Amino acid sequence: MLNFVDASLYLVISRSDCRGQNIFHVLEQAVQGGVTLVQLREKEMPTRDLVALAKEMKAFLARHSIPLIINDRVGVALAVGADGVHVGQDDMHPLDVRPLIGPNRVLGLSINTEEQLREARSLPVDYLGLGPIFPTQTKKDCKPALGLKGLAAMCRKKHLPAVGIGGITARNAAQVMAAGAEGIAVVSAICGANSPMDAAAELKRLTAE
Ligand code: TZP
Ligand code: MG
Repeated sequence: MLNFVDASLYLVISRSDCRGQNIFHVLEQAVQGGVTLVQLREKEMPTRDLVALAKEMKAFLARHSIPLIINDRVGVALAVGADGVHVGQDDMHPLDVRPLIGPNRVLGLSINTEEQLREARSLPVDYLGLGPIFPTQTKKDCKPALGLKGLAAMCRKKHLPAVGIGGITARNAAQVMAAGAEGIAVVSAICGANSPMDAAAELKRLTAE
C-alpha cells in the first residue's frame, strides 16, 4: 500500500515561520527554487481559517504538481482534498488516520527513537520524518537531537523512505543525505531566508548531488 512521494526537498511551512513575509510569497519562491513537497504545519490556527489557507495552498500547489501534506489535522486535510497527512507521536495514531484518509493519500510519521522505528514497521505509513537531527529553535518541545550518527543508525534499519528534519541548512544538508536519508525537511532554512528561492535552489543542488 505504499504511496510514493518525492520528499527530496520537503518544505514545512507556517505563517509565523515566514517572519513577516507573506506565506504565499515564500511558498511561490520555494516552488521556484525547486521544493518537491510541502507540509502546512499550523499548530494554533482556528479550523475555519486553516481550511481557507490550506484550500488556497492546495490550489496553488496543484498548478505546479506539488503535493500538499497537512500536519496533524486530518479533517482539514480531507476538507481541502490534500494529498496526505503527517502525524507525530502524540497525534492521532496512524492506524486511526489510515481508514479516514483512505489507501491513496500519503501518510507520514515523525520518529525520534529506534523503538518508534521498530513500531512503524507494522503501521500503514508511507514515509518517515527522522529528527530532530540537529538542535532547532523552530520547534519548542523538541526531543533530543539524533545527530548524524543517530540518523545513520536509523537509516540502516528503516524500511521506508525517510527525510531528516531539524536544524538542517545548506551547511549540513549533504551530510544528512550521506547518512542515508532520501530527503531533507526544512522550515527556517527556507522560510527564514532573505531569498527563499535562492535558499531552496541551493538546498536542491545539495540534495541532488
Ligand atoms: N519536527 C522536528 S524538528 C522540526 C519539526 C517540525 C522543526 C524543524 O525546523 P527547522 O527550522 O528546519 O530546524
Ligand atoms: Mg504533531
